[in-house]
Amino acid sequence: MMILYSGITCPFSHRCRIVLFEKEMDFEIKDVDIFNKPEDLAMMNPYNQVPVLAERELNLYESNIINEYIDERFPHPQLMPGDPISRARARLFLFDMERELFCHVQTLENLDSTEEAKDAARVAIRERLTYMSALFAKNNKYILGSNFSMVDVAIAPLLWRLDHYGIQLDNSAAGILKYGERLFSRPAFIDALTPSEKAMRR
Ligand SMILES: N[C@@H](CCC(=O)N[C@@H](CS)C(=O)NCC(=O)O)C(=O)O
Repeated sequence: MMILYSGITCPFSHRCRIVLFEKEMDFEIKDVDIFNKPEDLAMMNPYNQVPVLAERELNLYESNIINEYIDERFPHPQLMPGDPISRARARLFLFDMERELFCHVQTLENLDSTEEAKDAARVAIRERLTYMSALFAKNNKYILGSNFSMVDVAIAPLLWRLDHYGIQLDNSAAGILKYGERLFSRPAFIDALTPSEKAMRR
């Protein structure tokens, strides 16, 4: 059985939990306190971070890599697009998301970040999400179009944490906020939330 070592408030672990619940297969989630990490975490992930997925002799880290593995191992429902062109586009979205959004999420998550660095991260996230709102102008239900995909999984934990991170979006970002509500109403999204994550939004 797959075991996910997951941080209870970690946005990257949250991505992997969403995929596990979308797939409706057997798995175990081990909650990790990132301030008191188990000794074996560093043996499974040289960066000593969560999430880590362990399955028999395989230890995987990096949320998007873990998620692609789960998607290939359990193909239904398929979360990476089936054809090579759409799949390549999805990977570009995932890459851009790490560079343009989640590097700033890291700043907000890092206890050592200064208040100036956190404020700059909030501004960068707000601007990028406002820019991305245009994607929903054409009635796109999800980022790649009408189908829920891995790209939606990757951004969902950030949209869920906007209030928690102190990021306010205005009306020009209404499209992405409505899209967020669509993601949050998915049963797998709700099931994947930890009690601490539930408390982040009221
Ligand atoms: N790029 C990694 C980021 C993982 C990450 O930053 N995890 C944080 C928790 S949100 C962590 O384990 N921090 C503990 C540490 O770095 O010591 C991924 O996508 O999985």
